[in-house]
Amino acid sequence: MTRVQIVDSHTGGEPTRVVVGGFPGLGHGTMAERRELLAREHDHYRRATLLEPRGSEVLVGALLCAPQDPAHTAGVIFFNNTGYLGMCGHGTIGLVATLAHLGRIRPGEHVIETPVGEVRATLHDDGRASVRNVPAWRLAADVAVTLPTGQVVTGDIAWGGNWFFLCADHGQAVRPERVGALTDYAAMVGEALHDQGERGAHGAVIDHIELFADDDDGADSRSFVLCPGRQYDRSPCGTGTSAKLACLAARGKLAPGQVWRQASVIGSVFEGWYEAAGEHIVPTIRGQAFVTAEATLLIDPADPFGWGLP
Ligand code: PYC
Repeated sequence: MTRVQIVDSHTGGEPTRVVVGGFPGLGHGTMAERRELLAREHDHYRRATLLEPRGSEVLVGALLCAPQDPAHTAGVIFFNNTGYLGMCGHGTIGLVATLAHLGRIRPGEHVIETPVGEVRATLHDDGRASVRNVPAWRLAADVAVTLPTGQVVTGDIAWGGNWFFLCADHGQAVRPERVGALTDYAAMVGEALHDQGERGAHGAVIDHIELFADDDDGADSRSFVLCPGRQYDRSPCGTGTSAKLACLAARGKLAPGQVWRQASVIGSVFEGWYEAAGEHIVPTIRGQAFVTAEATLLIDPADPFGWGLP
């Protein structure tokens, strides 16, 4: 029997399943190297942990790793229903809540290694967590995309730990009862963007689409974020909010240190602000996660669907 120990949490409604034990050893390389090894040789562990019959498409996984630098608190590799992520803001907040729940960390600052760089997560006394993310920047402004319907939308391309297309002139109502329609629409934008040849730096696929609305009563903005794998982020998306801050900074619409309140499509809120860093910004995102389960997953060698459905 293969056993995988997990702790589940949600951050603003978006689930994180932290794997605290049971995955194969990945050596002592960087998190990027270990992510590559996990994807190449052990991807069945990702599928068995997240997908049916014991998970769901919406789960985001976070493999807790020993850090390369012993002075750091942890390393982490994020993954989802279709593959692997760079950074994950809501997932880092979930990881912090999990480590606090397990008694492994106390309030204060903790350096966490991710495949795209180090982040500094602060656990506050009230249970919230702030994540000082990897540097974010806007790569391109006002990129026009022609949809198969003939509609032309414009948006910015930005990095916030993953690649994002940020669009506000879509004409869609960003409401929770419309998540099905918004999923189809954002997927269409993503495909059109890709077909048009738009990419992030070094040819990276822009695999997160953000649709913004500025009519939120309790926040500066509300967003619908479509992640790779056609799942929408129930949280405001930490890396997406980081990309948003980079775009606001590039337009001179948000000053360093000024707090931006970003709501998700279901109404959960992250606060974000940034420090200027030349052409880039260094964003910080604050939110709260709640632990929802501790469990051991069992993968029975006799179970034909033990490692997942075909
Ligand atoms: O919070 O950065 C985030 C995130 C990425 C994908 C899902 N959530």
